[in-house]
Amino acid sequence: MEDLLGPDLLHWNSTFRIKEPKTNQHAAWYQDTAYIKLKPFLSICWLALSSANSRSGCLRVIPGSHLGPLLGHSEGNDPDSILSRAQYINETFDQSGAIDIELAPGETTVINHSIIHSSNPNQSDDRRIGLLMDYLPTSAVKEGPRDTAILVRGEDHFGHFELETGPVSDDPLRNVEHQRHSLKAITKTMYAHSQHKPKGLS
Ligand SMILES: O=C(O)CCC(=O)C(=O)O
Repeated sequence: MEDLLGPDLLHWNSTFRIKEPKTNQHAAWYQDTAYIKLKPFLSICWLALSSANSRSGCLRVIPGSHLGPLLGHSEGNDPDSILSRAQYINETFDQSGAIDIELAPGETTVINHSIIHSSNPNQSDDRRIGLLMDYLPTSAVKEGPRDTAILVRGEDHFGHFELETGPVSDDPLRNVEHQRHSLKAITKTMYAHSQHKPKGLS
């Protein structure tokens, strides 16, 4: 990530993206920039923890689409969507150049958060497990409520994000409570103006 983004790096968010075998769980075409207003850009690292291929519903992208415009998006109600808002692009665009990013367990891909991407249902016999990790340079600026992030490399001379600490206690319950503050901050961004409610947070 340092080769791509420079020496001063923040890690903003991590999410497991799991699709059970032989289900319709999927992600419709969308761009993260529709909901995450962050400049210059966010680098999303998708690490395969199981085989991610065409059959198991790997990540699909339209190469070069991060250089094009931000397209119109709508929120949906599809229970099979693995996305927080069941969002999808609501206008016509050229899908002919779409490619599957096939990864063996342990391999990773890095995408720009403006790229148009999606993933199809998992038709294999095994779970498809990916870990999404969002990285940004400390100079990055995010619109909206102030958020938290962990400094994973270098120094932060900007203070655009509230810096998270590591675990604060030997007591796991205290650490969970401590992390709740960061989770609440990020869900304000993820669910801003959404009809959907974050799951598992009280
Ligand atoms: O993991 C997937 O299949 C797609 C996930 C995704 O596009 C996202 O969370 O932004």
